[in-house]
Amino acid sequence: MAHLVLYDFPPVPSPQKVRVAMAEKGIGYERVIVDLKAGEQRSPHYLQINPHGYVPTLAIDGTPIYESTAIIEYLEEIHPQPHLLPRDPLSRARARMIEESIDGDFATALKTYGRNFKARPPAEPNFQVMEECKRRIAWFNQWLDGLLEGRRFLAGEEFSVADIAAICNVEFQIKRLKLDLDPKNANLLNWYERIMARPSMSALR
Ligand SMILES: N[C@@H](CCC(=O)N[C@@H](CS)C(=O)NCC(=O)O)C(=O)O
Repeated sequence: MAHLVLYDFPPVPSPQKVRVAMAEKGIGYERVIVDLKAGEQRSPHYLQINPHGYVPTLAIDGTPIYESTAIIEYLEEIHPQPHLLPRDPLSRARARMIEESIDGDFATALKTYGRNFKARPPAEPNFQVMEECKRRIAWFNQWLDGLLEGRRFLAGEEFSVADIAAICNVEFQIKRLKLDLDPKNANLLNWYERIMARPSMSALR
């Protein structure tokens, strides 16, 4: 087994995805905290590891791999059990589709809202932008609720990368941005309770 070092920052969704995937698969790793609040992601040392200056990065026997989706696909290949990408091609495509939508527009709306939510003088929050983000976040919550209609998990009957991407971002929405789930999205609320009861969710912290 390769030596794995995860460059991590505990409260943000992208490295959380990798930690949850490793917990599901029972993979051990060394952890290096890159303090985003202190700007450590822009230090010359870290930029040599990840030139984009973000987390996560997984160093595999010293070779850095970034992009949480690529990291999890690597983990799936070296440690296939339990599967986090469904076996059947259609469910697999669905899992990837959902993961990509979440990591794209949903994550962007959360990050933009978060930047304004945390703005402290002399920075000013842009309330118009925050309202637009809130609408976008509410739309994504409703979309997830619809995907869960008649399904136990987002991609179908198996827990997958789609659930991992969703829980990390939904948890960030609730805990960090203080935007609760709307009770009218009952499928999403039930899914949230079920997913949070999984032992691997201790890796969110
Ligand atoms: N597409 C990347 C996104 C990585 C990303 O945006 N990471 C954020 C934390 S969730 C980050 O490191 N931000 C650093 C910064 O904003 O300076 C992935 O999935 O790994």
